[in-house]
Amino acid sequence: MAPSKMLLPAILELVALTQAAQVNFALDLTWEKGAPNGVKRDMIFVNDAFPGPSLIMDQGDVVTKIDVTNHLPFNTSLHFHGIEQKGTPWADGVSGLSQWAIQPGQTYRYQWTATQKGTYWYHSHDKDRIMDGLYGAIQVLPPADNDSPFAMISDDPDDIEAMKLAEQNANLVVLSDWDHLTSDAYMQAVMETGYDIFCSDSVLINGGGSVYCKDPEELTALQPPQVRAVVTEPLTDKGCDPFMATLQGDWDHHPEKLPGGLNSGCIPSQGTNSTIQVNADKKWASFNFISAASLKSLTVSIDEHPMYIYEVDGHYIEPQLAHQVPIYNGERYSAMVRLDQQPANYTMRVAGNGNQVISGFAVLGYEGGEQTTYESVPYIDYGGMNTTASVIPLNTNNLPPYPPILPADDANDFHLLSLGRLNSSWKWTLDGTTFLPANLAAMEPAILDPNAAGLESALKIETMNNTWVDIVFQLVIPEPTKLQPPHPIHKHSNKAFQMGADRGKFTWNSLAEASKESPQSFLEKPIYRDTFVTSPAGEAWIAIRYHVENPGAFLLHCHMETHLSSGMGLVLLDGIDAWPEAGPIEAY
Ligand SMILES: *[C@@H]1O[C@H](CO)[C@@H](O)[C@H](O)[C@H]1NC(C)=O
Ligand SMILES: *[C@@H]1O[C@H](CO)[C@@H](O)[C@H](O)[C@H]1NC(C)=O
Ligand SMILES: *[C@@H]1O[C@H](CO)[C@@H](O)[C@H](O)[C@H]1NC(C)=O
Ligand SMILES: *[C@@H]1O[C@H](CO)[C@@H](O)[C@H](O)[C@H]1NC(C)=O
Ligand SMILES: *[C@@H]1O[C@H](CO)[C@@H](O)[C@H](O)[C@H]1NC(C)=O
Ligand SMILES: *[C@@H]1O[C@H](CO)[C@@H](O)[C@H](O)[C@H]1NC(C)=O
Ligand SMILES: [Cu+2]
Repeated sequence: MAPSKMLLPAILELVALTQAAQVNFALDLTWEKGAPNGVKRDMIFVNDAFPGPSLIMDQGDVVTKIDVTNHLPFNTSLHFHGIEQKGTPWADGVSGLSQWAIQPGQTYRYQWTATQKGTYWYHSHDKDRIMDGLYGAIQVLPPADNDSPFAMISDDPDDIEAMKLAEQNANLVVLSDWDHLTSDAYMQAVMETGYDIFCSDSVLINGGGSVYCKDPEELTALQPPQVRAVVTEPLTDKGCDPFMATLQGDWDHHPEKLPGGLNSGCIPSQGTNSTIQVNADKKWASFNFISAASLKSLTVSIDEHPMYIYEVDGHYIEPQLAHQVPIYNGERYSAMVRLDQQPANYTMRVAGNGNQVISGFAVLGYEGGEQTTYESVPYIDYGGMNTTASVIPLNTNNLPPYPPILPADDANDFHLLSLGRLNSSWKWTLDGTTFLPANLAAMEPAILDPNAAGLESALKIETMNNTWVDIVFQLVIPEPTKLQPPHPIHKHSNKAFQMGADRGKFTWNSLAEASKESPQSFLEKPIYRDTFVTSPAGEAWIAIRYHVENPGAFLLHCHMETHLSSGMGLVLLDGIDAWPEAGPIEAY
């Protein structure tokens, strides 16, 4: 017998009271027509929403279940991006590593603990389904007595109180790129043409956007100067790079197989601009930006509203004032913003950052200012460039964790990886010779057997528990390609320290040796995060160090969807000496 409607709220309240530290969610995935930017296509909805519903919980909460039911016409999985999965490596959501893929009609139960506060997100980790819309925000709220860095923004106790409240009621802002093609059709175009394509139709903010078409000449002029130095031919009418040998190399290409409208052939359409409503009485608001972009590097700004960036990839930093913030695939930046402008509407701008001249918009609306007609003054233009010399960009080399934390002085292991193309313009590898197996998602999950046959050919790093591991990502730039696009390398499970970076070749045998001979390449305060972006400017390297503390099979990979599916990833067999008993990894 079902409980009466009157009783239900009382029962729910009781559950909430007695099990305050437990949360659960049910996510239903469906494949339906949608038109986020005004153009209809097949796409994924989560509980009928796009982006999916935000999962909000308190630090320390036990997620007793996230039941994911797959009503899609293909396999899928759900990864909780940035969640460290301490002690629950089988809940990391990577088909072929931590679980079998969830087949159509099946439900999979994820169970984990929200050990760290901060902003995270969830997305599919089976093929390129982010491009079909499978993503949503996660926020883990800190406890009230949390040591937050807000006193470094203002020493007024009222401000600090207001900022704490703003943090608890943060606006989760999901940024993404969007294409009219499904992920399957997009990848097919990449494979058939042989080009590394990264052109999008729209930039979406919380799922809203439009297709804007502009004169190619105007778009070309809006390119950042350092990009124009390399992309010497005019951009397409979508603001995308033309296919040039200096960018794509001289492999086999079949431009005749390019679907119309993919890299050029802009047709305008109108969707909506999302609105984020704020109340000036609250004095401060937090905007927690999440890049769910599949292909695009982005830059975000809010007209006339400076941002104090206080959290990076979920972790507090010493706050830094900025008017524009670059955000790469998978990254999160949280911004504390003072609400001291006249009540009106202000434009939030999210522009392509170097790999396409494109923008998306949303409205920051002050309550009570709805009727005020006002054209807010931008910090950045349609191409993401600063509009005046006084616009401050975020310095992404200076993001000291708050409170200070440092890695070990030395590491047990050292791995030097060579990143580059292999055998075609669109195939990428982390070590110059090996691809992540294309059928990874259909293989026996590595967590069941780290010696599984399918993994033999995969690029792997095996580590012992409770050791420190150094990894250097070296960009290799053979002629004629003079550069690589930036690769946002994402590490699953626990975060790592970004130790240093520089142009040129890493010629040393360890970070210790390198920092002795080239101290200027290393950060005094290493950055603690889960995404590490390689330089877009030719031969260069970037070095990270992490502590192995969570035995399991995890991915380390480029978060550009097309690069990941072309093979740009490796398997971390972490703590192989302390491998866990298999957890509940069968779908039902
Ligand atoms: C779907 O997942 C199952 C395992 O759950 C796997 O056996 C099958 O090969 C996958 N299908 C595809 C098309 O990858
Ligand atoms: C969204 O905002 C931009 C910038 O203010 C504006 O040009 C565009 O017309 C708006 N679109 C809609 C659908 O309101
Ligand atoms: C301000 O934005 C809100 C929400 O997007 C909209 O309803 C309202 O018409 C806008 N006001 C003006 C004057 O444009
Ligand atoms: C953007 O900032 C740079 C560096 O501060 C400055 O040189 C340039 O003039 C600025 N652009 C504009 C349009 O003011
Ligand atoms: C790349 O091409 C070479 C030459 O055709 C071939 O020997 C090699 O196996 C290919 N590498 C991969 C990983 O497919
Ligand atoms: C792995 O190492 C971490 C850090 O020292 C430790 O906390 C954890 O208990 C170890 N795990 C196992 C299974 O031994
Ligand atoms: Cu990449």
